[in-house]
Amino acid sequence: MADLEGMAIALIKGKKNDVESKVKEAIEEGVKPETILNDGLIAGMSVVGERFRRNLVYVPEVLISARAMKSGMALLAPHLSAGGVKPIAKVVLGTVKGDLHDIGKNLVAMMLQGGGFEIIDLGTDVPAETFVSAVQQHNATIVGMSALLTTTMPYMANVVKAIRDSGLKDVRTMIGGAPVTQQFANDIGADGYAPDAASAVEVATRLVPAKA
Ligand code: B1M
Repeated sequence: MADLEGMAIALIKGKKNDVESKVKEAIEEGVKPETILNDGLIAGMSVVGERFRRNLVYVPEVLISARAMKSGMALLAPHLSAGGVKPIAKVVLGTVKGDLHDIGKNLVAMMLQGGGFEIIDLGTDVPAETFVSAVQQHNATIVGMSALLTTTMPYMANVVKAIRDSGLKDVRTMIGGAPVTQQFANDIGADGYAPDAASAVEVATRLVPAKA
């Protein structure tokens, strides 16, 4: 019988092979893809995110769980799209121009993916015009930016401005990274700020406009 609780536990422990076999088993048994996603993978990743926020686990453990989640998601993805499960929203994500730090950004990507978002990851050293064209190309709802340097965080203001100047009125911006603060987000007119990967999911969820 499909073991979704075991899948979540395997993910929390970062046991990639166990997650993969449990996802395969559940798919073969005909468990709904969204049930596997919500009650297995996302349930496990939520625990990891919460433990990370409370400093009960650290970056290496999160990355190992994130890798397990990614493998499980890779097996599930074709079934999710075949079953018509829509992502909550598309997020264009990148580390801003001049900045090569991507460990935090990758964690945010994994947590958002685990939270039901589709991620268009632009990588690092991303100029404002690349954010803008990616939003237009993918019809994204949220632009997420990361910066780890005090010298690169001001560039986030350029991206916010470029998004506004392009007439993308319904697009929301959110920012994060070690030197970034809520005050800074307010100053540059970003719509959201998250101090860590777990709260990034909460912030992104809040930024998605409610459906009429
Ligand atoms: Co760099 N580096 N680094 N570095 N590096 C820092 C950031 C630094 C604080 C180290 C120090 O001096 N103590 C310092 C910045 C000082 C400053 O600006 N005030 C620094 C420096 C100076 C530099 C170089 C300039 C060094 C040099 O070459 N002289 C250089 C710059 C290169 C460049 O970017 N152009 C550089 C290079 C590097 C490496 C390449 C060696 C490597 C990066 C490897 C990589 O990312 N692939 C590196 C690393 C690893 C670090 C430290 C040690 C660790 C950063 C990290 O990954 N943290 C860092 C010192 C430190 O922080 N202790 C340092 C773990 C990660 C999980 O946290 O990224 O904060 P973080 O992400 C968190 C949150 O911030 C948040 O969620 C994440 C998970 O909770 N978050 C978001 C992040 N993005 C978000 C986006 C969101 C929401 C939340 O919404 C979209």
